[in-house]
Amino acid sequence: MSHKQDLAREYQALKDTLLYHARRYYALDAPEISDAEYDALFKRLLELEGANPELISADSPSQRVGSEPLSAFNSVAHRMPMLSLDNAFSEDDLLAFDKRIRDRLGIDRSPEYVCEPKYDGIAVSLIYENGKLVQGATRGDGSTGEDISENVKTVHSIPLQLNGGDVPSLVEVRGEVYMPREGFKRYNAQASTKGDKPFVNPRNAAAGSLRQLDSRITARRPLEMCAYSIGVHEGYPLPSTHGEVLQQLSQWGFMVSEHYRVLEGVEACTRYFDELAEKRESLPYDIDGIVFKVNRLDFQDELGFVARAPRWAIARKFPAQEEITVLKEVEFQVGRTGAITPVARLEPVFVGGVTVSNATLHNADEIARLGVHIGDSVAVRRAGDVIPQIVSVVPSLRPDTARPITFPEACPVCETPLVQSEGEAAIRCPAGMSCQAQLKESIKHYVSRTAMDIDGLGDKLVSLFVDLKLIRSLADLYRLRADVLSELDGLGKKSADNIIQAIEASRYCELHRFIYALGIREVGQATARNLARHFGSLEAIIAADIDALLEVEDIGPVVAQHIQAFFATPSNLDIITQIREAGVHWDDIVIDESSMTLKGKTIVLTGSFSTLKRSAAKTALEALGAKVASSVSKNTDIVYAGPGAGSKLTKAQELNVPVEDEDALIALLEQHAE
Ligand code: 5U1
Repeated sequence: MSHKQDLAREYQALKDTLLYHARRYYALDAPEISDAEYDALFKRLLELEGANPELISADSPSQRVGSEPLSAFNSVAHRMPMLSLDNAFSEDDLLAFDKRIRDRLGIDRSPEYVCEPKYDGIAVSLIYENGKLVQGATRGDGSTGEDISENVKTVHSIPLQLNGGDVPSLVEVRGEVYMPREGFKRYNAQASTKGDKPFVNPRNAAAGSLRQLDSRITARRPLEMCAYSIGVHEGYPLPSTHGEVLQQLSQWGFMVSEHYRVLEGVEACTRYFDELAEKRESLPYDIDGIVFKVNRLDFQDELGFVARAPRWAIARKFPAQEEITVLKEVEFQVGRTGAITPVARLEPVFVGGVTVSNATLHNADEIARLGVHIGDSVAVRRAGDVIPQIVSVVPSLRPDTARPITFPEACPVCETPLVQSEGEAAIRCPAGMSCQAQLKESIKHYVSRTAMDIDGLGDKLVSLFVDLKLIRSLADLYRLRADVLSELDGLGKKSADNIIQAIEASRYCELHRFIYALGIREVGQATARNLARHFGSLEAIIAADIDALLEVEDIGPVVAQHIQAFFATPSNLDIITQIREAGVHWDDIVIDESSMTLKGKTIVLTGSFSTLKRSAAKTALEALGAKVASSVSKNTDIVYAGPGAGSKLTKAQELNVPVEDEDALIALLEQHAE
């Protein structure tokens, strides 16, 4: 045998041994050799690769040490949106979730659920082509994330190559990258001796470490990943349950939670939640709740999704952590829509993993409900990423100097008298964009990443430009000039040019982003997308009356009213005209009206169908222009009911709404597809 062949053999054997022990150590947490033995083997591998670079393979453990820094992260469009999870905060919320599942599936008993700890880290998507890791991305806004391929390759519990011979031609694995508590403590101890800034909690540490442009830095951070689902896939038929998906992930070499269980019935889920809540503090990593997922994938398909979350899963959060501190002062902030929010300034307190010095008091009703005075000792709660809240007052600790909180009568920024609409808790400044605070907030929203994504225009600059009267309306953004900006203190030519360039780049955008950027009350990203998809053009949205708006998925009377009021206001239309005259444009969405043969019809689907999936039927009906509603009313044109239909069927019969079966629905779809 030649020397070359000998080397290749030794290299392969060494690599296999190292991969085996890395998996024992990182994925299975069951090492068979000492760290020193592993290091010696690794050193030999590096020697061999150094002397024979042609041997280096993509899955070599040496490929995890990071590479040259990037100048920026590229964007990655997720082929399948990365959703978030709905939250449950109590046993009742979980019971309500289970009831919704049973009602929608038309079944009497709870289905099987997979229960998994919810790791407190950063969601990632990993793409494998023919078993090889080719891309890693952050979740971003769910549709678009950042390419962090170089960084994920440094995480040892992420396989560079899937185990097993028969791997899919394409598969996306999703999970959470996190920093175990020990690693976090070690990192912070080292950071403080080196004079570096420590991280506040393991979650921030994981986020900060993954978002390093220099992957060699990421490689030195103690990160792990727990895999929890499969996204896009080709050349791989999914198994029939989520439990089997987790087993498959484990066989491919991923770490899946050792604590996951498949349980029958919601009571067992509640017991599991209580058990894990007990164990929570003793786990080697932070978890902030338990995720419950319907086990059968065909049930998941049938249940489908609401705007941004699957209907078949929920995260029950652990009770929020609370601490007592002193309320020092209350300030009143003016929001984008003019709502006045009292903000509590607190004696700083460490709660839920961070130091909290501000908390929201929501509105005047909340202040009255709490009966809180300035100077009081208050319980502050911080749950997950939710803004810290004051949950109660400790009356026995009230000092003599305590004084009541008085809500202002005029806007603290523009001094316009405040108003309160009937039935609304919020007290508002009615001055709109002529109030500097509302103008600032509207512009911050307009330029934000999820809206027009104008980079480089941070909150401080927006505030400065408004104060200097460089911006008096959204349209003025497009009148900013580099030569004027570069004269401002601390800006300089380069930053000024960058801002103008970012504004320039935003002139061509997507209709849904523009609608969202306008900041219409109650119109979030999902509603903006629905509006764009439904109407196709801004002109059509502006022209829509309340009835037309109510036809749009997920839009109810209140939101429809806000949209109509916004576009009925001449000053808003004027600003939109000015923005468009400044060159902001998008491609309208072509809606083929001739195929909308069910336009104007409201249909309800209930019970289980044997041939059609309910989600597929809903999509097909909506494509034909029908509105598929979730409840029966006198406006319902027809109900299609399968076996197991319950209250919706009864309601239809009471209201004399026509009821048909699945065969009639199939016939309808076939007839309209022609
Ligand atoms: N354990 C776990 N965490 N987590 C987060 N499972 C899980 N599933 C998620 C998310 C966002 O989403 C799925 C419903 C795919």
